[in-house]
Amino acid sequence: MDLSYFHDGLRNMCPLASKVREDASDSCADGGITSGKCDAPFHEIFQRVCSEMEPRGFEAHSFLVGWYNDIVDEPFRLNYPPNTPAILLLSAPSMFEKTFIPFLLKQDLENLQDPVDRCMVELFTVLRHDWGGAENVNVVHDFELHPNRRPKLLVQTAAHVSGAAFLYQRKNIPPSDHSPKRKMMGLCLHPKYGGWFAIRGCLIFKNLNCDDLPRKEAHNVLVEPADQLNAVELFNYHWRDCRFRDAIDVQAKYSELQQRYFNTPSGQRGPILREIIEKYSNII
Ligand code: B12
Repeated sequence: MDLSYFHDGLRNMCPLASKVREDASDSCADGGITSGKCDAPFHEIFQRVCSEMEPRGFEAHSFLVGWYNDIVDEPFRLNYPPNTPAILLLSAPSMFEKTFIPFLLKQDLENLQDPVDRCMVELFTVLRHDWGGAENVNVVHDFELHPNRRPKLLVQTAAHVSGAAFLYQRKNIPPSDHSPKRKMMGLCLHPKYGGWFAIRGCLIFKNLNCDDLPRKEAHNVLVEPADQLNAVELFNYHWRDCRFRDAIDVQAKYSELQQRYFNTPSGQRGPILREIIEKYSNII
């Protein structure tokens, strides 16, 4: 796998990664880190991940596994101690131009299935490698399912508990007369991007331990229950027209090219992929 595109920019994180490795091997010898305070490396790792990923069109948000496990039903719980820290990554609208297109330019289109997912896998692989590899960091992507088809991570709940984006769920919106009875999927809205973003997955630092990770509340961008219900209904019944994404005034949205890409069924994206490569191969 050619990781050079991502790795060039991320390589300077390595000194800290070796610090994490030292701490992790200490903890193995001791039978696990049990200090009550947050391990210093996690704060530093988080700051580094934020500053490395922001120019690539991502946001990083930290959370503890316990915050997530406290609210999901038992089958969805993550199998780590509650004070295990994790970093959730979401892609902002600019990810497409800043990370995906440069990735695409290095690929052999003939053999490329699910290009955006592949791009995320490579990026997360580099991040994991730079922070001590699979011994220290577990990666969970939004699209990963257990053999019984259950998602490995409910990324919307993770976004909510990390403070990245508020999750509006039918069950938490006060009932109104016109509420439909049908079950609806919840919708996360981001304070800057509304619905113009995607939650890509998380890195779980399984050998670190944090009791005092600062907790950031998700920003409730739609205060009125009627507005919340309207946004959730738009997401469930009219998601193709993208109105749910504009449930609030947004600072940025997907480019015309990105919208065209995602609105094209995945099996028919060949021509648009070739168009992107033609357009950008002389620019980047
Ligand atoms: C399965 C899935 C689908 C299925 C939906 C099947 C169904 N109707 O349920 C299909 C393939 C149809 C689908 C389609 C789409 N999806 Co979809 N999908 C998912 C996926 C993989 C899992 C969702 C899921 O099964 N959840 C399981 C249920 C049980 O979870 P839940 O209802 O949230 O319940 C939990 C919470 O309530 C929590 N909880 C309990 N109490 C409390 C209290 C609080 C305060 C909180 C916060 C939580 C909480 O515990 C519960 C579990 O125990 C997620 C990615 C992921 N890994 O999470 C994306 C995701 C939900 N999809 C997303 C999108 C955008 C779409 C599409 C628009 C994509 C597209 N362009 O094609 C379409 C259209 C959606 C629609 N309206 O129909 C986005 C939503 C982004 C957002 N802003 O919220 C996600 C998050 C993907 C992503 N990476 O960003 N999707």
